[in-house]
Amino acid sequence: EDGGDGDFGVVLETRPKTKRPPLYKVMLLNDDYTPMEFVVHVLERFFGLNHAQAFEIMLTVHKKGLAVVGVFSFEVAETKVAQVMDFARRHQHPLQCTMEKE
Ligand code: TYC
Repeated sequence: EDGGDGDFGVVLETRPKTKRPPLYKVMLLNDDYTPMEFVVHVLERFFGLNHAQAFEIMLTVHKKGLAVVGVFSFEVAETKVAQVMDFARRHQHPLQCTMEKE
């Protein structure tokens, strides 16, 4: 590092560090058994969507197999997944909700 020229190889910051925390996509997965109305209710209740938005996302999941329902910090995403999974389990529906780093 020190070539005798007084350069100790200190790397100077050229750019300010503005590292944002990673975001996580929360996704709903399709299945053959969970009633459509139940999925719409889940989207309204846990993701604050209005009825039209909830119905639209439910239909996307039904047709495409999955859809992103929201993007959150790790903690919030984890909580949403747990709430949906618990609610579905309590109602004995096989609905699956997962999260993935963006
Ligand atoms: N495919 C389900 C049905 O036909 C509806 C459904 C939609 C299930 C979205 C899960 O995440 C889901 N009753």
